[in-house]
Amino acid sequence: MRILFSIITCALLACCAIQSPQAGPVGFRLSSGFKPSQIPGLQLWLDASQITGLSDNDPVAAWDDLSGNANNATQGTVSARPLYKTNIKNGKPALLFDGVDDGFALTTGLNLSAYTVFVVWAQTDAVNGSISFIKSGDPYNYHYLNPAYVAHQPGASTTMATYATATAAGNWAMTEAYRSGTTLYIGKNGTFDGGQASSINWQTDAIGAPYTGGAQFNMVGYIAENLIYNAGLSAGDRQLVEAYLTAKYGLAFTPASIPGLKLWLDASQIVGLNDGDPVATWSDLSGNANNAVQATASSRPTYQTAEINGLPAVQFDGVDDFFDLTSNINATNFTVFIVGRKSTGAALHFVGVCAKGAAGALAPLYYGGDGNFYTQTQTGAYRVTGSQNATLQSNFLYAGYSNAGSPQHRLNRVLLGGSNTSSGSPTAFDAIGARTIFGDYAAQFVGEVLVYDSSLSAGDITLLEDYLQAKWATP
Ligand SMILES: [Ca+2]
Ligand SMILES: [Ca+2]
Repeated sequence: MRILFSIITCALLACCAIQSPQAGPVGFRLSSGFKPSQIPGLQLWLDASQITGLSDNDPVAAWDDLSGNANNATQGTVSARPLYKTNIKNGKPALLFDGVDDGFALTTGLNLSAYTVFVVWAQTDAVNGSISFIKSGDPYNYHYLNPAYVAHQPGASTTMATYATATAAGNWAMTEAYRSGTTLYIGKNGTFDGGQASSINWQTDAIGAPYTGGAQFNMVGYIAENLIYNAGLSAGDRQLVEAYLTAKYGLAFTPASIPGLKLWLDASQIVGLNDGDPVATWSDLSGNANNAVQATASSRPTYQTAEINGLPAVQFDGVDDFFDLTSNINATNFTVFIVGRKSTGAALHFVGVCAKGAAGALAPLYYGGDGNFYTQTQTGAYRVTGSQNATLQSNFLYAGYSNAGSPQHRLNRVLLGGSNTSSGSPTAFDAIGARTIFGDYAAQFVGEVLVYDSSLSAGDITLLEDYLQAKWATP
């Protein structure tokens, strides 16, 4: 018995010691002292934080491979050497590629039929393509990562495979790719797309710069770390590497990590107000300064502390409260997220982001007096999905997206069913919380609002639902 107890005690102690969690984003827990080389198959490991002997702005002649394969990245031409930059991300250095001619050749080219790739990087160019890995000397065989998409072009532009896992310029991200069987998966910050058939090897013999004469594809921005394995890693192994990179570089996800953010209202970021204070301005965090404002004192929603998961929310009184947006959001294509709750005992309506005074261009979120849940469009059609009244009276997470003119709704992460009678899309949003032309003033709480100017990919919607659900503890 004593022996058994000791064994169990040792096992528990060992378990605790191994797991020893470090601080990190939701979903990432890192064993203490983990190194990427602990996972078999590491072919290339470039880590700017392990470069020694250089000072800020020094050109980098060699970026040594830490994988054990001595597959160093080198550049003999001084003007084509990326610059070593100190204190760039989370206190760590990174290499800055100028987008003109900077890049490295690998000592030994890689040609991997199975692979997993991780890159921690930030682009500084929002328009032109930037490349992390390419096969030099061949303009049509490369791996292409830019603000709009990640692609693998295996031989001609017509066969380029693209993946909507974009990262806005200037934002840091961990981009990932792996092939399992004949399916290539592209991901970002731990979330992957649905995969796409690919029989193409991961070929690379250069970092940051393409074939001769292909300067338009040059990397414009920073690379901090790059790992390539010769196998499609298991989910568990990927998570270990993701946790290592996320903690090392402080890669916290925010809604601004996804391009096209037009409006971001977050009640938990309102400052200077006390419980019950009227809100004259709800500041937009998207960078567009599209603040939600109300000039009429009696129509101002109020700031309420500890309303949703202990965080503040903005309360609309159901009588005359609403916000105007400083600028209309013209959004034939859109994705909208709202965290909110109907007030207890309130009448039927919840009104999210809407066109307050236009009969023909209405909200992506509206709980109708007919007991249905719909998006009304400029054509007057709508998508009926059945009653959600009970769900809306508890804290909820809504996502709606234009979906090429056939709007879709998700409530608490579930795609709503029902008969779809909709077509077309709203044309513009100019208010939050009321359709004044119909006298629809909703009695409700709103915690957070996000609006994007495209119909986001399933992967990006998952990232944002993860973020909002973790923050507001919605179902
Ligand atoms: Ca240069
Ligand atoms: Ca009022």
